[in-house]
Amino acid sequence: MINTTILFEIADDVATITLNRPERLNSFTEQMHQELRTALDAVEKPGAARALIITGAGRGFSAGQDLAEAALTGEPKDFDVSSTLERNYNVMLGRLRALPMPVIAAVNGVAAGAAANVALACDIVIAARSASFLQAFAKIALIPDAGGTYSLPHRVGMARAMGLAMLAEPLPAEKAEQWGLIWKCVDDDKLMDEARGLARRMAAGPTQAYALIKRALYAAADNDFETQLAVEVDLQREAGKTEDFREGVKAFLEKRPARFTGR
Ligand code: T3D
Repeated sequence: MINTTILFEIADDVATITLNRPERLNSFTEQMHQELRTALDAVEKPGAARALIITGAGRGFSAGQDLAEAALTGEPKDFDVSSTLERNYNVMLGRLRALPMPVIAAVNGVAAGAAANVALACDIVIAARSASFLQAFAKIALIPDAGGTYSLPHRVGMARAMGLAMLAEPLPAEKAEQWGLIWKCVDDDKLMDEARGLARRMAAGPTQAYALIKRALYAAADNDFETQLAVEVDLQREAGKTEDFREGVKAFLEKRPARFTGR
């Protein structure tokens, strides 16, 4: 089943997933995770899409895990929060990172808890000026998950990461841009035009090079300089074997725009 807790479409090589439980600020349920898996299955099919946008319906991006769905009965020691991370979030994050195309988060409103970190796991994050990023976890006595403890210190440094995680205060989109947490903050009414424009532009771009850029940059966080140089050698070898590389150089020499096919 799809198109209930999420909306999903592919048009002009751009896939769009809209988290769609606006009455609960698009918080994640088991059903939503199931529908997200089905949507990602479709996006991963070879040739199905060349860019993906993830956004939210209504006034929020998502408030993270649906806290009403967790059945907090029984003894605290018997409740296992890690289960949803392993079954749902971590698998989704791995798939987004491995997706061989650009993934754009269009953060239309508050992104809280796991949803803030799902957004930050996307390759390019654009946010509406009224949006905010909230590491809400400490408010319910949890730690940031869905990759937050990795992405936050890497992107904004330990001092800011610690403040965001411990104080659990909303970080406005403009500040998130200034801190280098996200790519860009735009006026609310421009958000989806901006996201679709970028997605269409990249969907007409060198798809395999984008996939290799993702692999190179995500690998860099864990590599020393020498190792990363070796990664570049391997991945550039692959990029150089694409038809798009041929086309890019030819177009440059012929002084015309390149016509990339993603091959
Ligand atoms: O299994 C596990 O639990 C472990 C997994 C952990 C991963 C996580 O994501 S933990 C973090 C979970 N998220 C939160 O703690 C955020 C909770 N939400 C909020 O703090 C606030 O809603 C916001 C700051 C995000 C937005 O505030 P506001 O005032 O704009 O909206 P609101 O009135 O609080 O929310 C609107 C409705 O959505 C409201 O319902 P109502 O009163 O109109 O019937 C609210 O209860 C509901 N809602 C918001 N967030 C959630 C939610 N319902 C269920 N789960 C939510 N996370």
